[in-house]
Amino acid sequence: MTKTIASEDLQFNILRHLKKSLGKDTANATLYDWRTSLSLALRDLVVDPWFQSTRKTYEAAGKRVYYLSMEFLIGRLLEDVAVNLGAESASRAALESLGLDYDEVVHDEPDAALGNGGLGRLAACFLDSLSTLGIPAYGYGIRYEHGLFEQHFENGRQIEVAEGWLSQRHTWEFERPEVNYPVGFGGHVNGTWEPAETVIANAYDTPILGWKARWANTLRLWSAKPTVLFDLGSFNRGDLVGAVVPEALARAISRVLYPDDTTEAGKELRLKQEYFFTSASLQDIVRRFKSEGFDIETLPDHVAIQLNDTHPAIAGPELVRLLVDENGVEMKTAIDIAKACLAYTNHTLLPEALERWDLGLFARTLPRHLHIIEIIEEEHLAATGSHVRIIEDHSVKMGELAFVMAHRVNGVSALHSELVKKTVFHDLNQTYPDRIINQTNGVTPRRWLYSCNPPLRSLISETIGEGWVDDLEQLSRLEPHCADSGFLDAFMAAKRANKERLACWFSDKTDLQIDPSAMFDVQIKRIHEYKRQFMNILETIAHWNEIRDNPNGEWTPRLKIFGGKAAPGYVVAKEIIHLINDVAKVINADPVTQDRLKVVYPPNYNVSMAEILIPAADLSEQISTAGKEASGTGNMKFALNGALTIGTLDGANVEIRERVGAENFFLFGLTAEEVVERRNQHDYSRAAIAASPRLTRVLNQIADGLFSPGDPGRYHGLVRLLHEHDYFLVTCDFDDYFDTQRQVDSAFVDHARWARMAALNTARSGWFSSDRTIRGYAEDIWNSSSLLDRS
Ligand code: D6G
Repeated sequence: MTKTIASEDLQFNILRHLKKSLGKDTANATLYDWRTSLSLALRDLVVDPWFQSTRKTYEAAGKRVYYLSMEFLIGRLLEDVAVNLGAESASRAALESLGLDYDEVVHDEPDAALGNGGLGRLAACFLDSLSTLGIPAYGYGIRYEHGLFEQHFENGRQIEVAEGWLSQRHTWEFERPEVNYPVGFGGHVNGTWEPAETVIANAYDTPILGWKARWANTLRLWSAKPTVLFDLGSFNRGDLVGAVVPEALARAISRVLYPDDTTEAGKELRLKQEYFFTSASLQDIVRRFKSEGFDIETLPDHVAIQLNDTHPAIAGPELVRLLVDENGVEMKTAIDIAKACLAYTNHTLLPEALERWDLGLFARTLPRHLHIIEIIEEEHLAATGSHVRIIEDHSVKMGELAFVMAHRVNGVSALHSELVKKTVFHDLNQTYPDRIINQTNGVTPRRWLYSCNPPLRSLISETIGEGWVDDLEQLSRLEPHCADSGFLDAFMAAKRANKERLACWFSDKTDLQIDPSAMFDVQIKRIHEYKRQFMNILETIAHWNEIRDNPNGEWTPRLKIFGGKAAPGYVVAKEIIHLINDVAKVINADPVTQDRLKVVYPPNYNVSMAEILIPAADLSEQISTAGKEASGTGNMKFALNGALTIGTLDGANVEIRERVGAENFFLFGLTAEEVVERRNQHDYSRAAIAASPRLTRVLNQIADGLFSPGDPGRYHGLVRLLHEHDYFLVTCDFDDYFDTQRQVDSAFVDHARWARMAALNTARSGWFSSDRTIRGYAEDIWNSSSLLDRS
């Protein structure tokens, strides 16, 4: 249990760190210095629970979970730590007595943006839940020097700028210079593998503290270093640039996060990144296991390795290599041991996102692994009679490799897991019928309700106590209160406070005046055609047209909020961003619609921005083409914070709707099956456009340059795309979406009804805690348990 933390002690330690760790006097301390001093003072309090957890884990000699992920989208950590330590009010008071504002200090922390979107944020939520549940676990990933790019807008266009989260000291990590492993590439196999090139993976550990500091696990990130720091010979010959080349080449491996989570980068460096962190992690896992003196064949009793998507799928052959080449295990046994340790999570059905490596590149980079994969494939084909190959069409298919080498494969929502069985892994599912299971994603309530939404947190705790924070299903105890107008008023007052906070945030950043009583309608996520921000902005234009046609009508005021980045090479997504910004310019300047409709798109959407937008949202846009969004987790965060969803039957929307109730969810659009059928119809998009005068008008306006007067042809390509290749069925769902938005308008002005629907969304979202998800993985996949002593 946590001890009460006195603000005086904390203040003493903040000042001590300011002086002794940073060498600064109070007179010249900057915001950065204060934030770092507070972080160090709190970090001191994390170390004991961290050590205790490590000791207990060794004593128990049980199973550890290893979560391998290319991405951990952590965001800020200071507030997490303060909250989990129960040191929030002590920190506030300590800073206040030093003349500082807690919120300002906390918000000074740069986001650790080591991820692109949902997949990376899920990994961060899982770490939080693993620690809260007291399951011994490690996250393993890459310590990218540059996380996800910073997004700027220049005349409405996305510009990418390198991000530099490590330009300031990252207070939360401990460098472990003594923990390093060689990782080889290339070369040839002469009985044993002789790599042509070797880099060093060096560990950095960040403690991940659970709720009430009852447990702390470790996030271990690898940084690439050269084996020889500096080529003195070249330097002495006067080749100053040549002297630093080995270092630059090695460091390149952990320099940049690939800025895309759905398309395969196809670059040698990406393959090297994947192998680099997977190999270092597995070497570390085997080293730790052996330090405990167990027999190597008992590895699966002590080690559960989860592969977050196919990025670490090389773990299969790499573990086999470590067992065979370095520990003398026989090949067949090694394959069986590896399978019993490994499990794989599939995150997408998009064919372009299922990784495949060119066979030539693969053979050049990882020759020993290619040989092992051939043996794995042979064994799989011979043992099962399956015709599904891992190596095919001159490429190595990482999805098939991950599947064959995993004892469990899971999808991330009920619908997605069914589609995984029917589509991408149809044949493998026939061969291994019990392998695919479902684990619907979840989100951590510590960050996504308790921390980011103080007004609602207080109301909930006053109403049902604080037990919900690590037992989110207790939110159902709010249900009886949803019939009480006093509670509903308080619920909407909390929402209003969050909307006012957001309106202030906007007024600091833009010259827009925001009316907090307008409906805040939010779509925040990566920009992608399947997520259909395009449909949202088309509907916005159509709505604007209707207000202008009937300016004296009763229109529900709306603020349309967009946020998200496009992959730098994804041309269509970038055009969609440009269009949204162009439309915003025209609509926001229109005196006729002034009080009824505005569009904002703050640049550089990230975790911290989500934390201010989500609590303030009235409406959550989850409008992907059915069958395309594997789960979504933003959808859960919104519902939990009392926003109503307008959405399709896609991903976890299906389960959200089931739980919050169909009457508290605005459903529209084709189902996944109807989507497939519609695509088979001849010229379906032209037919849909022709049948919709509203959509035709909008598309004509765009094509005529209404939103790009200086450059009328700017969006011809986008408009043509909808006519000719509307693969994501924007045109087919448009009218239904528009009509459903009007139902949202009427619901919103019925304040009592809306309040009840919103509160019921919160009360019924408890199941979407990542604690529930992690319990599911622990039971169904890892066979691991909690070591938490709750007494
Ligand atoms: C983490 C936590 C720390 C522990 C260290 C080494 O940094 O308490 O001492 O890991 O643990 P092993 O990697 O040897 O298990």
